[in-house]
Amino acid sequence: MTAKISMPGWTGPSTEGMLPDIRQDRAIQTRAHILRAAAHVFAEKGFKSSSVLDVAHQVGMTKGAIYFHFPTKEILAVAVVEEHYSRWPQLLERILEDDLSPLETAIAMLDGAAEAFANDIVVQAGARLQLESSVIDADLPQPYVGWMHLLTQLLDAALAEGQLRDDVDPAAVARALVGGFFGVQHVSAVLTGRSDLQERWAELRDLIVARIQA
Ligand code: LUB
Repeated sequence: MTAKISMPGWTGPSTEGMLPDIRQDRAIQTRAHILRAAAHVFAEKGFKSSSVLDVAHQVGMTKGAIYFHFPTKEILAVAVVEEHYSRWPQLLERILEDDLSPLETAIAMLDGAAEAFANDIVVQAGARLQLESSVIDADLPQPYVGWMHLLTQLLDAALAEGQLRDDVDPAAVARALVGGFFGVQHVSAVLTGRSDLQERWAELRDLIVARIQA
């Protein structure tokens, strides 16, 4: 987005329309910095024990600056969870560039999710906030269903292409993958801070793939 910025006394060639809309870009960057700081605070302390002041200290801004972008702590939590879920369409877009088979795409998506849960503080914070949704007075995005829908589509395509055994029910496998992945990442988070998540996920993944692959 660019904006017409007058340069009083400017005598060189006109830069009108060439300079970025500095104000809008700065607001977008500030919002992103606040979201990331909030993710660190929520992931570490949880929703109830966190305060907007914690976030302000984390990001080095005033509480007023935080409230300008996020009027309440609840709105901030919703934004972090929404940012968590925004990761998956971005991941799918990257994976689809590799022209994989439907089954390979499903596996690559969950492998990518395992990497994100292990290393991305926004994904980790979103997962914790979902667990705490009963104490957050706001409508968080519905968990799990997006993954079930995506995996069912991919496994339907895999079955149609002969990649899966004939007795496989794609929707049932999608539900098992989502429940299994959720459990594996939760157990890993509790026992090792997700340091062994990618190995634990690979164990479950290989068991399921061995059962369904043609
Ligand atoms: C995923 C979690 C943790 C589902 O989709 C979600 O909401 C999820 C957090 O709520 O696992 C399995 C990929």
